[in-house]
Amino acid sequence: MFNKINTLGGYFHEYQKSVSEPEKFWAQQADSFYWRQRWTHVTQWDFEKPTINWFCNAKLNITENIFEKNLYTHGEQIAIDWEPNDPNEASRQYTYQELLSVVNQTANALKREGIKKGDTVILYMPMVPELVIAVLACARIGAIHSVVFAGFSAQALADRVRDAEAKIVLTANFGYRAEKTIALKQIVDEALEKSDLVQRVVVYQRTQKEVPLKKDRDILWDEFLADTSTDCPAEILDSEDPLFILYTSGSTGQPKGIVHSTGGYMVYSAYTFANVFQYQDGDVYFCTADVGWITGHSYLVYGPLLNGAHIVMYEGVPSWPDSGRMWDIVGKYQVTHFYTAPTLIRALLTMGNEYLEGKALSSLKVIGTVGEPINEDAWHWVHDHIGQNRCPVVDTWWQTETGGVMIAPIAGVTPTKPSFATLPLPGIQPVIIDNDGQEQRGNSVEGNLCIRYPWPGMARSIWGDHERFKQTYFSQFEHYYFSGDGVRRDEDGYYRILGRVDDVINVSGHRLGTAEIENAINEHPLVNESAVVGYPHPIKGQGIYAFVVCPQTSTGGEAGIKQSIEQGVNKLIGPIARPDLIQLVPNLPKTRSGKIMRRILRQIAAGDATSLGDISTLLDEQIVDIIINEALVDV
Ligand code: 6R9
Repeated sequence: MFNKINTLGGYFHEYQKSVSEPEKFWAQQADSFYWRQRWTHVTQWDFEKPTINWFCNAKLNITENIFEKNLYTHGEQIAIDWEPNDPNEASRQYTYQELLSVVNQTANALKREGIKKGDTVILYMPMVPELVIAVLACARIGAIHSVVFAGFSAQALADRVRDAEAKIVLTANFGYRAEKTIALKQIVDEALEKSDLVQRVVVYQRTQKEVPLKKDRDILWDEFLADTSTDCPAEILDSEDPLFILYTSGSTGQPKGIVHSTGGYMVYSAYTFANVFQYQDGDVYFCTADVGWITGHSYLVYGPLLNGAHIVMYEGVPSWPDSGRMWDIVGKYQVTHFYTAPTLIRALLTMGNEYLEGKALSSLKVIGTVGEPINEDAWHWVHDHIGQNRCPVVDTWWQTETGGVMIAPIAGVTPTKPSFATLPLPGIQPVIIDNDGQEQRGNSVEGNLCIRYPWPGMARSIWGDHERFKQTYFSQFEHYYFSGDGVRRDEDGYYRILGRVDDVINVSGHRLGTAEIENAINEHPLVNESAVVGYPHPIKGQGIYAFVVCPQTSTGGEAGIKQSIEQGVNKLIGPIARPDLIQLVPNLPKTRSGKIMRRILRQIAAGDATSLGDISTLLDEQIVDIIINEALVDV
């Protein structure tokens, strides 16, 4: 395999090489993959346009690198251990050989439906092995998968189906979440009411319960797979052919369909997995992320499987049947690597240490976190009690757009510091830029986190809107990729991520655009307008605080209107976007030019209105006092 780093000196050496000769460095990493045709150039790029190409003109299929390349050594080894929601239900297991057979069957079934290279496929599924299988089946035939997290509402799903122009949707009758079942098929039906493009819906039967099937459109999973061969030659793709689209929230308007490439994403997800986690043969890797998010794509599916890893996939929620479930899973599968989100750690921490009693945690070697800053309390708890002072905690900073980890410790190699993502991985050149566009050199500086040089795993475009791609990431600071995060580089050169500097909030590690939530609230017939901000929340990291202008409250009074606003957000986006606090206000603080001064609302929501700074540009300064007096937090 590629260069694996195992000493701090080795890290600095690799890092230096990757900066002084990036093309040589990445060619070396890429050399260990199976290419049908080698590249003519390592990279060709231009951040002004922007165009980004890696391993130009090379041909490959990513699934051949997961399967065929490793079958001789790994064929009989376990690829997936799947743990169901209900601990009393039987678990399921796939070796690499078995996984390949069913991936091929599913790929052949998709082909039979007329799906071919370049077509988009929407996956709206619970966390069952069939979801991973469907992802890989798409990759096998060069179809572009777009996984939509199965907690999104019918409207959110409909928007994504339309934007991706998908002709086929794969789903399940129901999904399990703790004691509840979620009627996924019914949500799909609702989402497709207004769509004529989707001609086929494939329904995996997760439960015994039957659901209505629409004639000529819907087909059950078993029928879909019937009489399909376990052989399916891999479609040979160009390195730059899209592998998948994944929607994520931005600071304005509709979610963006982030497009990832085949060759570059493969090299980057595999390289970063191997190095950050220091996974070794015989280890067992458990990532709690849903495949509906980028972490599930890069570090449940592609990165680990490209490394021949043994993964544990869990269907349910972390606190069910009780708050010891994660540790039961660690014990049951002898998990060595546990990758999760700070919000999960905080939630379990508050439940108390009695849930750790009698749990077998001694197999653990490495703990990873992702999605949001990890506060020091959570870091220490997971380090001391879960990792038992033995396991390095790797705080990994990255984004949907970056495809893989960017700034993180190399487990057991980079000395860690609580709440610091530490140092950039080889190939990553972070730059800190102030609001005037000046690069902040040296240590003990802070500003906007940008990246100077492309890396293979970075996004290539926004589906159907390349101009928006340029505007969002390459226009704010000329010549650089702009992440949207603020960062501090401390006196040791260590990076600490400070959070978003734009109108994106991070709730339990899920990215949500405030504009998206406002749009949903404003759909309410009695709402004039609204402003949504994040505020510090002990478990979720950030909570959602909505200031809503709603002159008439009609029947049901304030409580009624708040409830119907919540229902509306649930319906239009999904429960993850439901406001934690809704304050009805007579008006919003606006400048004379009509701009909402979110800064003020953010400060109020954070409970700190002692120095609101200059509010002289406000049209009506009194509104600030009114909002403070009726605030739902102590100000
Ligand atoms: C992988 C993922 C990206 C945003 C990112 C940042 C925040 C992610 C973090 C972190 C502090 C970390 N974020 N990891 N903040 N420390 N280790 O989460 O992708 O859903 O696109 O979110 O999450 O604000 O910009 P995505």
